[in-house]
Amino acid sequence: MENLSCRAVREVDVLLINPPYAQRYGSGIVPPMGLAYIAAWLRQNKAHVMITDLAAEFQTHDLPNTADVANVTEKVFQSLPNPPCLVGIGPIVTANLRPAHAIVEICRQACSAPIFVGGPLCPVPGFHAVATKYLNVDGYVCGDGERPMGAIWQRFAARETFIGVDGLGLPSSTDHPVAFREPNLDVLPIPARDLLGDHYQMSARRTVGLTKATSAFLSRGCPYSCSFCSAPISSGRRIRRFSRERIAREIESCGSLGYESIVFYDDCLFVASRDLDRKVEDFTSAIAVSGWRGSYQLELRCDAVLAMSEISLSRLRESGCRQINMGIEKGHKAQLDLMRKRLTPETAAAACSRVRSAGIRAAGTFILGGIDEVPDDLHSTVEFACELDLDFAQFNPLAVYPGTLLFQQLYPETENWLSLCLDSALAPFGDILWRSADVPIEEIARALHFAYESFYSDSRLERAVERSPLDEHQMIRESYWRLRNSRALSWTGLATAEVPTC
Ligand code: B12
Ligand code: SF4
Repeated sequence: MENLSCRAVREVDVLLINPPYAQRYGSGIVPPMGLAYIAAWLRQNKAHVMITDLAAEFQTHDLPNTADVANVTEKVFQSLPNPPCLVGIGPIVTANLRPAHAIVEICRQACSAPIFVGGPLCPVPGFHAVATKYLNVDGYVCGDGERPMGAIWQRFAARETFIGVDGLGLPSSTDHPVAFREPNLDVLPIPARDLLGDHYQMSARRTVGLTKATSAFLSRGCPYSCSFCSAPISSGRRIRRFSRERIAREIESCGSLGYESIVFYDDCLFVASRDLDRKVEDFTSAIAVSGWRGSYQLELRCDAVLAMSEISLSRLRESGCRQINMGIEKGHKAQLDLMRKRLTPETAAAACSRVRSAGIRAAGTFILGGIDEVPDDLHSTVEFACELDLDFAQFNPLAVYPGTLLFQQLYPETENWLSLCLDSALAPFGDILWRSADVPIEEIARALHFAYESFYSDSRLERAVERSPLDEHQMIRESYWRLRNSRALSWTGLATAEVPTC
């Protein structure tokens, strides 16, 4: 259990567990920040909290084996100084439903603590049945988990009922709760990064060499409605942000814990809006005030990159921004429109060039497959990616998440989405993967191989190295090697139809 990232503790009131899932080769290990946020809130309420990261323990590209998950969970309980009073499991996503089920079973055998789950899948209509009939938990939290989990802990300590906790769904009520969104994010304490291990390295395209890295979020929510994405269901449709002062405190605390590199994973840290440049200025001045002098990466929509002034882009560069990750998805406007991405290939191409000419690495994500696509479309998406001025690219099959418009389009009237997620042919790694009569899943797996091999060429590597500072050369070479040689292997099971069983 080398990577469990649980710090030795003398007493545990609340045990928080991050369930494992099928990870992509070379995707690194990203800390469960949602649990670190919840832990910090619970500690304010005087609870002794422990975080156990089973995802870090199971770095497998297959669906984690249920028996192994059960064994490791048993060992976790054996290593605890005392049985916990309360167990929290999450973030629950389609990819970790089976492992979460196995973890709950062991928790039930090992202790009598009430078990609650939370995470992106919980607000999706139909989750009540999943929570009560499949996972067999005592409740599920929809939306932000800090305040509800704090209330659950307080009610537990006072031996009160859990009825009426914001965002909480209970087996006794069939009403699907309204997701709880913390209105003022500044009330959230700095996440308990000290409860996480030191081994987190983030993903290959985000690898930052041997520097100590963490992830961070300075906002929650996304106002866009891309048909395939469940982020707005998970974190809300309105963007809520930390104030400049709170951003400075968060970054300062990363500095004091020795983190030299941060990945800001916010869905919409900056959007194309009238006050975009002011927001960038707030952010970069907060970094300056924090005294932290590391480097960072952030996620941005292509239209936000284009809407930004030159001054804003250079502010980002000067404050340590080394890489901007953009969701580009496709090279055809019609396909982008169908996905409601609100993006054109021209905007994507211009955004890549702009990021590069600002001296920042450009990275893009692409989706292979989609409604009305034929095999040639997979290849034209890869060709488009290869033509762009990008340093890194990530290619994924199209996953169909319950609660999204895409899910409704493909499975209208399907309320029992759990059975689809547990169908090992349809969801070989836990996520339901799109395919059609014209584009079988094996074709998509072949296209993924082709994509990584074509994109990560020697000539692109030399260009990326040439325009990067010397101290980043080794990291770029290693990332290219890993992405070209192993990333696509994550999908080998699809190509050979050797889908993992559980
Ligand atoms: C950063 C990120 C990642 C990172 C880090 C994930 C991690 N270890 O936390 C990486 C790159 C590793 C990753 C991997 C994956 N991701 Co991801 N990821 C995100 C992203 C952009 C932000 C998540 C986040 O950290 N938010 C900030 C923190 C503070 O919020 P949070 O984790 O959601 O936690 C809060 C609540 O959910 C809740 N909560 C969470 N856990 C618990 C537990 C309890 C007990 C309680 C009460 C509450 C609770 O309270 C927390 C605090 O408010 C979201 C999009 C989004 N906006 O949600 C997609 C998203 C969650 N990912 C998604 C997917 C599919 C995946 C992968 C399966 C991809 C893959 N095939 O490999 C894996 C699964 C990993 C996992 N176990 O989460 C989907 C999930 C869709 C679904 N319905 O299944 C999302 C919604 C994006 C999308 N494509 O639509 N992801
Ligand atoms: S893909 Fe990005 S912009 Fe689109 S809904 Fe998801 S988070 Fe928002």
